[in-house]
Amino acid sequence: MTDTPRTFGQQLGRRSWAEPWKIKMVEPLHMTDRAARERALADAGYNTFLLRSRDVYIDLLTDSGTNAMSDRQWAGMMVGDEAYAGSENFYHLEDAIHRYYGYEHLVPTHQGRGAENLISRTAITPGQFVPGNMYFTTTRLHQEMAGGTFVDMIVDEAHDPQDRSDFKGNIDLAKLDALVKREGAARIAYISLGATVNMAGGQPVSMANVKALRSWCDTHKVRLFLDATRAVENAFFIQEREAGYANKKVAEILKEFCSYTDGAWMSAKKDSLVNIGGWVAVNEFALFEELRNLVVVFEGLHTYGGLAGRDMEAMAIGIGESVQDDYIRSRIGQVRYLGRLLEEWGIPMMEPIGGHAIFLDARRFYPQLTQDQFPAQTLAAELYLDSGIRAMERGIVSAGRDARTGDHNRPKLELTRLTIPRRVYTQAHMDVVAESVKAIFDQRDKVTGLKLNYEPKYLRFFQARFEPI
Ligand code: PLI
Repeated sequence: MTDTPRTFGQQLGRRSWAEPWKIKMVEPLHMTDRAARERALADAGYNTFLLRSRDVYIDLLTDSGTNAMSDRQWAGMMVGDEAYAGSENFYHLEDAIHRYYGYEHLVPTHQGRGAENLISRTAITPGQFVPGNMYFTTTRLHQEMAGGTFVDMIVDEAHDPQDRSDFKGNIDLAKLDALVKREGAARIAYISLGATVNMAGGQPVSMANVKALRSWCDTHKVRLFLDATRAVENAFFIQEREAGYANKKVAEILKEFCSYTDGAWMSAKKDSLVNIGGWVAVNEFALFEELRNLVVVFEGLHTYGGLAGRDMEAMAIGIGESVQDDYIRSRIGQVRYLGRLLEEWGIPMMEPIGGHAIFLDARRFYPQLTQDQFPAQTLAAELYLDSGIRAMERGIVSAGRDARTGDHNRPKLELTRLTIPRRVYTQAHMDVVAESVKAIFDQRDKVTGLKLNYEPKYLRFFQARFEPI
């Protein structure tokens, strides 16, 4: 390995990716012994989603809503205007989204899937296709529930964990052309563009790709909507990798990226450094009117969308913090620090290292297991047993079943995600995580996999139960 964490820092013109903040308040962690973890995991049906957090040591289940807020955000919580209608904090949020993302009209929602519900119901006519760059669990489900069919148009490299291309989140325009030729542009509801692409390992979309999509959409009169959940992280990769962007600020890059799209939905629980919140924002007034009307059915009045005033204030402040170059550099720097330790030990993972997580490649980790023995779920279980570290399956369980045939969807990627919450853990915690992954890698031959013994109808990965084979 030539590129150590230190040289990465030096490439950025400084000694390290060190965080641009210090710690003011701490929360104790829970240490457990192996016998207690064995009991807890059996009680949880070998599904890390069903563990109690008190039984977890380092929690890398998700980066969603697990962020640490700043002192400024906590101060913002104290000026929550809890009026039912017209809360002042709504207008602060509207200003922040207009300023940093550029969209005209905002509808707040309680979290990302609330926004997905609204955009899917307003922008999909039953029977239409929704092409996108790899599915996301809740996104695809809302598109299907609105009568749409998601079709994956991501570049082929995205499905290969060992391909080191810079922008593995891009949409393949030739695949879009083929879809239009086969079905006609009128059967396309909109393009569903995620940046970065969660299920592909947090891989980014290039500015060139979103520009090309804009002109493709103009030609075919199709809308382009962005899943902006991790678009700030995406902007960092453009700054680092794409010609012409090295000297632009992440905030500028984010706004340019969004300018090529017609609107976005957002889970603010990720990039925006809050514990709850989301939104949908669009430029077209007629569509906004529909969204603004529908939000009162599912979320709450259009000036709070299921959120407290204080949550909107924390989000407005968090958006401003999330686009600071120093912050985002340290955020991705920490993810890479962990990834590079694992790379040095030859641990198989999704390459290149993405934005929000390290995705271990469970197929290469446990070559003795078939996909039906749930290698990524097994890996998450083994990691928890070893050290109390909680990870998440992102493979066959997350992919669910084909809505028509009822068979398992079988994704090429069978990954276990070590997701890094923002501003929460230290470099020493990353060392502990790496050591535990190494320990289970050294024991990998003994592992025999899991079988499914309970499966709920929707988003099965959250509540499914397993037992060891
Ligand atoms: O969890 P929500 O409802 O706030 O957001 C749904 C959602 C939408 N898009 C993307 C790209 C996501 O990653 C996402 C939620 N992700 C979760 C919970 C995660 O653990 O990755």
